[in-house]
Amino acid sequence: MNLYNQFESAFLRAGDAPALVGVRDANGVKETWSYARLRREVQQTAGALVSFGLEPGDRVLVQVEKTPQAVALYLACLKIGAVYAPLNTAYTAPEVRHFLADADPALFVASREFDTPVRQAMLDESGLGSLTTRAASATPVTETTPRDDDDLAAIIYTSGTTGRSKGAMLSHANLASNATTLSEYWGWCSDDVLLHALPIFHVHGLFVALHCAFLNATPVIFQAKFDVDAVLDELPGATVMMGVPTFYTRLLASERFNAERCAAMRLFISGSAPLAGQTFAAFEQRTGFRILERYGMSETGMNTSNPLHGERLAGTVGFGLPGVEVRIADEHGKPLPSGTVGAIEVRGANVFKGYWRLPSLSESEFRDDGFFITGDLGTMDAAGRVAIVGRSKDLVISGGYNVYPKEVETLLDDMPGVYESAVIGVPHADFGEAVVAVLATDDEDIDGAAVDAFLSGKLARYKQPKRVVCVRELPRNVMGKVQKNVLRESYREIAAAP
Ligand code: MCA
Ligand code: AMP
Repeated sequence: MNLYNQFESAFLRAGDAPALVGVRDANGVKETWSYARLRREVQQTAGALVSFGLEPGDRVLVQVEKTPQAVALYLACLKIGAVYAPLNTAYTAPEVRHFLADADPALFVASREFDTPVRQAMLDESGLGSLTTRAASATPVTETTPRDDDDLAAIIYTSGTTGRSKGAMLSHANLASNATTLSEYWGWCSDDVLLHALPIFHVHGLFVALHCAFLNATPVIFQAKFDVDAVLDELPGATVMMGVPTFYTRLLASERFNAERCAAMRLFISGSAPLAGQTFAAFEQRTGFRILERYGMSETGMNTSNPLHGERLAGTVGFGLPGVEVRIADEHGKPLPSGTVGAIEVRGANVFKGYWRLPSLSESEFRDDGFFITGDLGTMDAAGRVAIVGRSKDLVISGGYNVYPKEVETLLDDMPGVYESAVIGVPHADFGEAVVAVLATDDEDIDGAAVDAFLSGKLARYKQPKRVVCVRELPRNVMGKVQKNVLRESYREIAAAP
């Protein structure tokens, strides 16, 4: 069983039908890749990978822009049984160095745009050159490497509480089960057209969105990034869109966004971060559509979803998906009565195989009966509808990107003049939450600009504080622990205004 086989059957049926629409060719001219072309490009890229000596199980670390070639690379990795490990394009050289050491990849693929010294040095040393050029003249790979259910398809890095990212190991069976479930649950059909403006280095854009389209070989309007006007231009030709809440608040802020533009649409899906009740209501009022909110994680793919047919309720993430068991439990994993707040735990074929090369952490995040402890807190009503009410993990979600305070604090604690730091998330009109750094310092030269300069090149921009507050000392409880809840309350208005 290899996930690519399932896609390829659909690609073969689709033939010359459009696959990736509105992509740019080498001269920047818009073109469409058909499914036949996508399949050919996958075979050529697989040929290039094999020519580099890649074996099944080898990791391919990837930091590339969102292009059709990047999609072909992902599918080619599946095809030859390599393990795809994508990285956010915003990561800086020191962050990339951590992933290189951790993933221990046989191959690192990076866009030319990211011409940082670390990549340049690697390129000089390896002498491998361009993957695209190599693919053009490679002997195509037509056979797909058989894989067992537990064989890895991807490692998705997700930030860790220790301040270092850890790799969630996802098998072919994990990805296949979630893709099939979502395709059925959301009523995917061959007439659908997906408007795709998400990045493809995270589960949302790469697996949730593309897998649904590929299982059904439906056209994907493939946009390099989210741009309100580009989305509005293409909306009349689309039937499904997936996005983080920021997509929907930005659409609502445009006067061009109205019901007429959504005439062909059947489904707007939101996830990765909480969708505000007022966004849900304003969207319905403007367009007549009730956004379908679902809930998932890198470690599990999608766990719950509001229904396709039936009531979609704001502030809830719906029901456990078919084949996914969801429970609300106490600190020992004992299920709690409906309506009680507890830890959200999940079990099912979608749940990952553990963290890459971190066996003890993997074990501690699972209960003895196989349930995975998500780190999210929620309630479940008598009918099984789940609402997320908070997180037990110290995490900020900004515009759908996760920022682990510990990672930022570790760097800020080393800033000259800073005694200690606390990083919190506060409400932000555009990103939902914004990263704010509270610094204990008596150095009057330390301000936002100084922090920006200090973090520049060390940390991806989206993780850097949008606001910096300097204090004499951080508030602590009787146990000596920094009271982040007090800080969140004190500074809750600091980033609210645009
Ligand atoms: C960009 N910037 C951000 C963010 N994005 N700052 C905080 N949070 C962000 N999310 C900063 C940049 O660093 C830059 O800062 C400035 O904003 C402009 O950058 P640009 O790239 O032009 O931003 P944008 O195009 O407006 O991006 C906003 C965005 C994007 C469209 C909301 O962040 C996005 O596509 N988010 C989706 C993330 C996603 O797919 N998440 C799924 C992962 P400066 O100007 O200072 O340099 S979670 C997941 O997969 C799980 C499984 C799930 O449930 O789905
Ligand atoms: P990631 O680590 O990037 O996979 O992010 C997963 C986390 O995003 C989850 O553990 C949740 O905290 C959060 N998340 C995803 N979907 C939703 C949602 N619909 N509402 C609230 N939080 C969400």
